[in-house]
Amino acid sequence: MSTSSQRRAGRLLTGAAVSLAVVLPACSSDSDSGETADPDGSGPGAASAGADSRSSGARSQTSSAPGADSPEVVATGLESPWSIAFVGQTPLVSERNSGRILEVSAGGDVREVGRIDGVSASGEAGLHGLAVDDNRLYAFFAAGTENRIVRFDLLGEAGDLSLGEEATILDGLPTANFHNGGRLAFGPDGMLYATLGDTGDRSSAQDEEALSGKILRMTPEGEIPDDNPFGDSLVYSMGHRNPQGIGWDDDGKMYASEFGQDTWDELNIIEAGGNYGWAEVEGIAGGNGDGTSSGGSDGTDNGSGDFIDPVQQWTPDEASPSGLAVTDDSILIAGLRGERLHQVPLADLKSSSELWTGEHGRLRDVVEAPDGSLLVLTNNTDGRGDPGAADDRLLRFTP
Ligand SMILES: [Ca+2]
Repeated sequence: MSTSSQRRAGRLLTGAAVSLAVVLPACSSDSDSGETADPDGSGPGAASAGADSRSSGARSQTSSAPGADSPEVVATGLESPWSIAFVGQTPLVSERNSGRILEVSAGGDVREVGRIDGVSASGEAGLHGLAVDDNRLYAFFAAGTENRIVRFDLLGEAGDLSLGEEATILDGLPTANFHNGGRLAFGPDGMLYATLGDTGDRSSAQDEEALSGKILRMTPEGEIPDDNPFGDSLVYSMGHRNPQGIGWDDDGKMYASEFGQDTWDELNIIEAGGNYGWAEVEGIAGGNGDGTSSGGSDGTDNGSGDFIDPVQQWTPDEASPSGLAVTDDSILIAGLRGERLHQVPLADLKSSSELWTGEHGRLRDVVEAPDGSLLVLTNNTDGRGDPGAADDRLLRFTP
């Protein structure tokens, strides 16, 4: 079993600066927007899994992938893909509606590792986040009237992987046709984090007793850690609408992306026990109602009393953020309706640049590979996009 320090989600290895793509005008049509504003600002897809990328010890490797301007198309023909997680050097991909877990070979061949029984695909609900730890695969999915987190042993070798017996880690989580959150990732503390949206129950996000509208923290067995901030509770942070991206920097600071409703999507620094405002406030409240923060430069004190403001916000047509990856120098966030990657430098969390705007359609997840390249899932086949013949695709580039 690896030590906790070896577990880390979504890290990037290279220090190369991501080249800035020309920012194109955003598509003016809302017809393909999908997960954004109500009622669905919650589409699936968020944080990067890839929990074992750090333990691969591959940070010194150099990616052979092309630059962002001409990403490699690694795989095509994926159906409503949602999450990427690495087992060794091999990316696994979840499909929201089919419940399939796929492995993608270095040559781009896509092979079914297994299909999770009992996945209920309805609206935005279905199979969502994946995480890998110690050759065990964790998956978050809707099953009937609940969301559930399960674990499988990963059997065999790359090219012949299969799923062992399913073990339920956590069940009974609320579900809905939208706002399910659903991202899974292991933190640098070795704990499993899961995002759960408000599942349409807005007031639950401010209810400490409810698990919806929260980021949850659990042991790899699904138990409550002794040091969780609300005592005998899985709740790690509260006041979330539909967070779908989580990741950590090298200092252990945690970040999360979150769909807003009509006004502001958010990038938050997540602190244990923090309250992020939904459904009382959306975006930067600042206590002044003028969008300014009166707090510290780290964005963790907003002067509005009880709520922590986001460090940065975007309109839903610019973003609708899902998966998130943290490299050694920046945060990359996959945008659905925004059809772009936002890149936020760790040195200046209030700024951002954009990649790919409108070039590849909706984007569901971004994960750092063990070699330092970035893998990105498009999301054009779930009924909200405008799929091309090759969609959906797994793309790869060197930042
Ligand atoms: Ca908020």
